Amino acid sequence: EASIMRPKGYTVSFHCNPDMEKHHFGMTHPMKPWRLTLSKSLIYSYGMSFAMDNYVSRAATYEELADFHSTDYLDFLGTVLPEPVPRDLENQNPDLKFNLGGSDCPLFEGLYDYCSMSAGGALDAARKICSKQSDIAIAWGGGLHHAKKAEASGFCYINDIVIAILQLLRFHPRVLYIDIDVHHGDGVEEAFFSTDRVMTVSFHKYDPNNFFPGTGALDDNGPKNEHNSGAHHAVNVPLQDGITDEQYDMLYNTIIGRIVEKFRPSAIALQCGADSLAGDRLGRFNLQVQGHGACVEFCKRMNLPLILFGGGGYTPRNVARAWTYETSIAIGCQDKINPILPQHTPWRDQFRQDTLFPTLEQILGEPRLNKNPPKRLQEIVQHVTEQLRFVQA
Ligand code: ZLV
Ligand code: CA
Ligand code: ZN
Repeated sequence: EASIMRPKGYTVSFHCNPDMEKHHFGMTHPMKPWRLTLSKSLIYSYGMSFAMDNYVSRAATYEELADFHSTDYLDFLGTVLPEPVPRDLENQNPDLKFNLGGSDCPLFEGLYDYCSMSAGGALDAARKICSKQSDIAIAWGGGLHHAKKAEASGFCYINDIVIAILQLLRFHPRVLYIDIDVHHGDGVEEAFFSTDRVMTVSFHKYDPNNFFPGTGALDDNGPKNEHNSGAHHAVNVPLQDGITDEQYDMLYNTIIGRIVEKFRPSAIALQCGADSLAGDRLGRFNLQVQGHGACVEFCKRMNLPLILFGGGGYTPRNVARAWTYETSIAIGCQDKINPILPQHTPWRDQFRQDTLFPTLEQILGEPRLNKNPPKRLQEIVQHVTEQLRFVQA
């Protein structure tokens, strides 16, 4: 399909590094970097590369990583070696340095390279936005929102999002960060806790005792001290299992609409974690590719410089569907592409696990029981609306 045209009047850039995708967290680990290869293969099969500026991103330098991370942590990350015998799930070592080497954040061959390439893509995307060479920059290899200044967490070692937003802040007065991964975006929220120049918004499954990372309650909104400029600048949308496209769309449009009106960001950073899709191996929601993509469409309509990051996503063929659909939204060709997957996709057998004639948007997976009563969603909207009274542009 060579009929995909460059969008008129704006530029989309695509940032990736094929060397990143070769890394392995280990056989049983749910994070599979090859899902990036699968996504790219589908994006290219649709001919979308002809409608974007494509860049092979460089690895971020030590200095660039040190914009956010502590040098103690980076030095350790740069020298640790994979364990000769990987620890099994039952036998976790209790005293891990910087939370490295457990079963969530294992040490593997080339770990430092993998991390610096993920951050390099995100940083390249941010630079293209700052120089106005791109209006929408895509970095599906980024979005690792749990990493802390001096600690790995939840499959994330380097917080590429924080590093990219720090770059945006050199040119943009206010940045809106939105996180639609099924997990709470705790690392990004924490990094910008004390500033009113970044507003963070995370939609996530919330169950403090049974779902990672356990933070992100409705009334966790930043520093409690009113004199701290970060007060009220963290928005949390805690949800339960089985939320549908319609419910999510209502919450997202209402909440993001009001935030853009009040906070007046000059750029948006959107983490598109695909583990909020139905049928995800770790997720709990019922979102379809359309519902997930509607979040990208809404941001695009705001007509602000936009970075799209990847993130979670543990059913690789569905990750590829969502990120391909969202790339098409960025380009503006979503109504022109064939819903039947291209015949010549090298990985077509992956998608044939679903049906003989797999489509882009149809994902398989047992629908989960919806545990989000409409009344609770209204309470959430109400709380955020009241919170925004304290926010000034
Ligand atoms: O998608 O993990 O629940 C961005 C992202 O947001 C935990 N971790 C922690 C707390 C106690 N542990 C359990 C340790 C489990 C170790 C291995 C798994 C292995 C197989 C299957 C599932 C998991 C797993 N781990 C499921 N949930 C976890 C979370 C971390 C979730 C990170 C989400 C990352 C990329
Ligand atoms: Ca989230
Ligand atoms: Zn996640």
